[in-house]
Amino acid sequence: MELSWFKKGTIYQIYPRSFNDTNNDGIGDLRGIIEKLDYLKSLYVDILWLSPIFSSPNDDNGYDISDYCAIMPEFGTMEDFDELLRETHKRGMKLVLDLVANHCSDEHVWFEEAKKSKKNPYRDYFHWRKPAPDGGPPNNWKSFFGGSAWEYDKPSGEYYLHLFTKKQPDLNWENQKVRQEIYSAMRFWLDKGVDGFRMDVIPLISKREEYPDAPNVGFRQIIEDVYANGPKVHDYLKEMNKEVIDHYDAFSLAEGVGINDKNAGLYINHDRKELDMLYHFDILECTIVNGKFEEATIFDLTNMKSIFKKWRDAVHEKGWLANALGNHDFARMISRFGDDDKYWSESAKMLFMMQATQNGTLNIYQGDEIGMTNIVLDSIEEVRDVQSLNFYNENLQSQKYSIGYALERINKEGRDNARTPVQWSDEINGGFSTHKPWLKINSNYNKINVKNQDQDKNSILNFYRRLLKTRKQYDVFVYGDFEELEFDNPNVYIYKKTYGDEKILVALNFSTHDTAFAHFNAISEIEVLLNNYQELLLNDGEAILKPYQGIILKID
Ligand code: TEU
Ligand code: CA
Repeated sequence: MELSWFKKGTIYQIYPRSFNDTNNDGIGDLRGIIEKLDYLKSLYVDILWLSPIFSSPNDDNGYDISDYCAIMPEFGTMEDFDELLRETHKRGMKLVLDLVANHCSDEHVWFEEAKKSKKNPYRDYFHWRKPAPDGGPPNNWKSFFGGSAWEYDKPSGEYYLHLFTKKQPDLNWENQKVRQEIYSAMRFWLDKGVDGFRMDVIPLISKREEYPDAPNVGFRQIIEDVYANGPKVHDYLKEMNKEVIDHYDAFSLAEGVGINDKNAGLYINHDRKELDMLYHFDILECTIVNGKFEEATIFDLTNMKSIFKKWRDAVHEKGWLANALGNHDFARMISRFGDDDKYWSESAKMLFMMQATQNGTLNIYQGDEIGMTNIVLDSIEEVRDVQSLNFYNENLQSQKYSIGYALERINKEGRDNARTPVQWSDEINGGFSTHKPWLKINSNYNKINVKNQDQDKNSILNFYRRLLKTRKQYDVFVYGDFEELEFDNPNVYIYKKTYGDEKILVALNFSTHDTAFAHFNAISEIEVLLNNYQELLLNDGEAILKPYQGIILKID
């Protein structure tokens, strides 16, 4: 297996809008990131990934780009960006930007031109189709965010495709001018010295041009079979490498929407020269049924173990994964997989022990290092996320669910949960801003904030630091081979990892009661590398783990 800086490195994802506001307009900004670089360095993270910072009307908070080579004025200026890049590099960290290449904004000049007439040279930058015989959309495709994926353009009498909101028209990658536009935007940033890209919904760029109707199956299956993995996606990715990425010391992290363990190798096997790594959706969606808001399931540890295993087997030796338990698209990881109440601190630390000992590049999302939790939004007026708003409005029309239930689902799984402002201190608005933030801050900022935790040596924050520092000293955390114990036990997750001479044993109690396990007999010498409790009860080759206790032991 090839070792490389981005494999052992830890990625920290920043959602700039919610990170830190320095000019007090209620919106995070680039200077806010610069201000916190020493903090980020103190976490022992290596790579900063910024969610989109480009010009955008913010229908989807920057994932609708109107100019790929300009900074969103709310976030600052190009000078601010240059300084951010310089200061990041000065501290020995890398900076990765978010490339949204599947679609742009309807306010991008390309689309404004394209709309002018069927003969406009930009018309073919997008996917236009004639109406169906009944005048309706060309096929039954649904947008990720509800409603038809087609929007009618009255003046030309044609529909355009938008897999996300109607303000996010899909770009036509068949057109090689489109590809060149994207490549030249990539070069613009790489020439400045950025270290790579996280690639938004990259498996969607190649369309099935015959536009088949989607079968009557769950939405996730439709994504896999109809929207993603199109006939030319691998040609495009190879071309992108050859024309752009290969010329730089840059890496690519793909959002693996629609990629499964069977076809993942086509994207990430090293010898194919397409993508360096991807994060898949199986873990991220393991409490969600088809499109997140509709139905609920509960967290099931055995299911999570088998997902980890399935993917480990799938990429073994040949490819590489990024490993995330949360990001800006999902509710907070502690609220989903841990206990954000009674065992808040213990479960936050334990979940991180699990995450940091899985193979793959560790990917942390802002705020998780202090155990930020889901928020309760009291009414629809407080909701900001377009996906949640569309769900709510569609439901108003169809009256499928009660208003109360719709809001309950939004609070449970909605994306705003992860987007509330970072809680820096117990000052007004959590020290994020002196102005009312664009999205409500979680009222628990008095208790959960960076300042408190920085001073408390037993805090979640300082545990993250200890763990990340330790992880840097051992390759086994990142590259080790797995041996699972008690796989079918729904309460504990126990595994040994081996890499050369290095061996660790990880034991995690996911239950709220004491749990004994007995795997010490064969272990001659034990050194406790990490423990989220002060004590460890060991007797006669048996350990008793407290609720949400986790231990990482170095063994012989
Ligand atoms: O997300 C793609 C994606 O699949 C999400 O829409 C996901 O399904 C959903 O948020 C959770 O179920 C990417 C970005 O990460 C997201 O923020 C954007 O809204 C989306 O693409 C469009 O660019
Ligand atoms: Ca600001």
